[in-house]
Amino acid sequence: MLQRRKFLELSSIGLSAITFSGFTSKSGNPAGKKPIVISTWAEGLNANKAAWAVLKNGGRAIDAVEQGVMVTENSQNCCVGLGANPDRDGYVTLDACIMDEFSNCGSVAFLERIKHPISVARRVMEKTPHVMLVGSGAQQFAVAEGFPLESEKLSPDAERSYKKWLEKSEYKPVINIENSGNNLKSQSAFAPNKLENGDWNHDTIGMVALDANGNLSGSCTTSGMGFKMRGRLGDSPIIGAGLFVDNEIGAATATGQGEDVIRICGSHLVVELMRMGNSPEQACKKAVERIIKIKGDKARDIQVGFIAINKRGEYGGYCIQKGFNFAVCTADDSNILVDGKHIL
Ligand code: SD4
Repeated sequence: MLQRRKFLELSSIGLSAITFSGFTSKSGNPAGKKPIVISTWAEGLNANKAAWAVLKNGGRAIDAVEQGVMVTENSQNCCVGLGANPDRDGYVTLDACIMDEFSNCGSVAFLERIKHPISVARRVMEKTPHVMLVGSGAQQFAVAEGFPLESEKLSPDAERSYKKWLEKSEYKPVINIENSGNNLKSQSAFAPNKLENGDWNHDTIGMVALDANGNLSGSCTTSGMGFKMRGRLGDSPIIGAGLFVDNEIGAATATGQGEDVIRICGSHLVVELMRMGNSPEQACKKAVERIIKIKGDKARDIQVGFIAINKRGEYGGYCIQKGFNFAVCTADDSNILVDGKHIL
């Protein structure tokens, strides 16, 4: 009831109460719109454009979220796809998952030498009786499906970063703590937020969309943690952790320290919190609070961010600490970057 009242109040104040710097209404609960696509980090701006091209023509959310993140997988330098930082043995390994409005889902993990893991994940969803394929089996399936096997060679930026990392070979993985006022120095010592060639640099993109027919879908794709142990998987290919969609309620995706997202089944938790009546922003905040409660003082050493949309097209995002942002697109001329609210 409270939620309904809030929603009606919001609808009646309309756009005048929206601040375009943060694009959030005064109550922190943006008014709903359809279609809508949101995605993690600044590279989401480009990804959203491709997703929007599908959505604005009445296309399905599942096509939008696949085509959207393919843009980021294509980016050449130290980002999400094959141009990304390798594991500590020097190999780029990719993880991705996708989920549609019927709760169909597909996932690949520890996949090497394939440019578009998200599309392989979709084939797993559509063409096999399974949800997840990993490693050489996932690669074998991709090749059988006609995906070309790409070179093992690192991108120039990744090669530079890897050589730098090898100088100390210290195993201290830290994900996405940027511009933080807290203790930790950013991983961006060798992975700046924006690269010289204009590409944005994060290891992951998560995207969720609501199409004109009111259907939800989501995608998440990553190279995981730079210089990770060989075989390490984070949350991104795990349905319920890095991504979750329930077409009756909403969709959520995560970025940041995957181990801590897995611990709370993060994206599933966000959707369940929305089911209980929380707005997307409140749901993301509560999930972040749960991680902070578990981690205690150690929460200062990590970053996790969640973004979510609900069935009405309202959206929100929250993170542990400063530095996380996400891109929101609701029209050709409305594709904006929103700073995630943070707790610490
Ligand atoms: C992982 N969650 O592998 C991913 C990393 C990430 O931006 O989000 N990086 O744990």
